[in-house]
Amino acid sequence: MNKYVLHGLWLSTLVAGSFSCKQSSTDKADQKKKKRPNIIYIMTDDHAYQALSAYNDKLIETPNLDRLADQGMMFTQSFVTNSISEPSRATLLTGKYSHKNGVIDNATEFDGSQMTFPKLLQDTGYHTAMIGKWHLKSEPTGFDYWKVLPGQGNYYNPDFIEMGERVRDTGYVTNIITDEVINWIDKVKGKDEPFSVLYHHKAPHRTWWPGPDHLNTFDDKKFPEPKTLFDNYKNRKAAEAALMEIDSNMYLSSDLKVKPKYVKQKGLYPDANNSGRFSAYKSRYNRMTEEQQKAWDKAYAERNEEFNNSDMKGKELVRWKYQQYMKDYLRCIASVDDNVGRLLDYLKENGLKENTIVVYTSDQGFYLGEHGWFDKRFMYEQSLRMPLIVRYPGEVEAGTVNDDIVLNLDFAPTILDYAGTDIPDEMQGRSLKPVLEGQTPKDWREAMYYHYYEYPAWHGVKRHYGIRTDRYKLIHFYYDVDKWEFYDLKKDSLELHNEIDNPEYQDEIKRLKNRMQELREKYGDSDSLSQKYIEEWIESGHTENRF
Ligand code: SGN
Ligand code: CA
Repeated sequence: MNKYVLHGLWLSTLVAGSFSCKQSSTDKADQKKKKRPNIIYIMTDDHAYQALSAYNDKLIETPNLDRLADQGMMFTQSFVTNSISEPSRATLLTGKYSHKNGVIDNATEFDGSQMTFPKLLQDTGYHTAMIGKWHLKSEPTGFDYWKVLPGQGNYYNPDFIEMGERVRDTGYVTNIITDEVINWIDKVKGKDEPFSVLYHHKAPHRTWWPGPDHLNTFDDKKFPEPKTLFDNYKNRKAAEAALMEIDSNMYLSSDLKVKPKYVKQKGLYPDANNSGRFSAYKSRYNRMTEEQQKAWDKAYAERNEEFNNSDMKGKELVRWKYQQYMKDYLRCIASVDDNVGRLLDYLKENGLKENTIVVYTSDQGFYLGEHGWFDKRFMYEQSLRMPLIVRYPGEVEAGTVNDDIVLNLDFAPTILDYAGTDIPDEMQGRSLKPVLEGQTPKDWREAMYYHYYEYPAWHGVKRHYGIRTDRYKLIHFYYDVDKWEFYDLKKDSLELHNEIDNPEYQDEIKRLKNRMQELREKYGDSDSLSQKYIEEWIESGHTENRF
């Protein structure tokens, strides 16, 4: 009996008492014959699908990510169930909605004693690792090796927690995380059992600090403005109340790297009202080595002088801020693309390309000026949708595009399915394996359920839940409002026209409300749970919005 079979038996005995399992869609006998695949799950922090050229090449070319798409399957309707970091990460690990895994917002600590897919992989002999942004507060469990950023981490010379020990590495975070992933794979690649690594970038998270290789990339580029850069939020009260506008909530100093001295002189809002932002910028800058600082200063010097000599206001200033925001955000993506390329080359050179599944996605979507915004959280398209590309040579047809509704809830069951491990019943997602094989089951979901909780908090996005089908979206904002929104995405892809009161749509709205109620029941969500979370949030002192 080989080690894998032994592990499998041991696992099924172990799990029998604690949770029951769905039959994985893979034929077990075939699995034993075939070597189990290695799994590399790459997740960036806030990578918008608008900034990946396989999806859209108006902003940036990402040749290495495009290479993955050319060799694998790219999803056009991949959605997050709660568009914010910690909840997304907890859902990845558990295959469950936030209200089931306990992490409903960025303030909650993940209970690492619960069932996760890395633990189940580890139990069947996989070598497992977690490298990069973790963000779940408790120590990672289910990994043979882990090296994670504390909290959000830093771009330059970041601290890490490596197996419980705090260390500081010199260099740029995207390069370091990739080095660590390659080093770890190099150690385990020759062993009998396959490996699985979560390769989680910090980039391109706010405050968008470019790496040394891309400080001047896009210097001369002018980016097209989104059509909704100057949205007036008509009939959308929650959108109007949000604090994530490039205009009034993006800082010239800490976000856009204008010298604090220049910003102070001009007394511009919001910087003028928040000196904490100047010190935040300073403390990031002070982490850099002298050499890094020199390169940094040089890269922004000319632009900063121009800004200082200008007298921009109103829309002109918004337009300028948007351009600077895009430059820095996309410079961060350029480093991610380079580094993913480095990893793909490594796999190829080491004979690992064929038997390794590579997944590329983000923890949620992001606004690149749409609705005048940065950040995420809303159930509107740009933050709901994530890039998702999966490559598995010989198993997933190269260069394919899939339009099925898939969720971050599905990642854990998919990975277990490919590993030939039973999928616990308590997981609420569904394996994407048949979808990846080009055979979407007839009863595949036609609608997805969403629920966002973190309010009052950063960016003032009100609590809401909703449902999205191929064509329609219905959202209910609650707590200090009671507002419904309805969009016909076919006619209104920009989501500018809330049609909730339009008589023509009342039948469809009713149908969606019923369907949503069914989904809430299926997943075990309810108004009383929402109420409980509100009480806990307010009791723990979260009563103010910030940006
Ligand atoms: C930080 C950011 C916010 C962001 C949250 C959550 N501010 O607090 O803009 O919404 O993280 O992001 S910053 O100026 O300190 O960067 S998440 O991706 O981790 O959920
Ligand atoms: Ca994020």
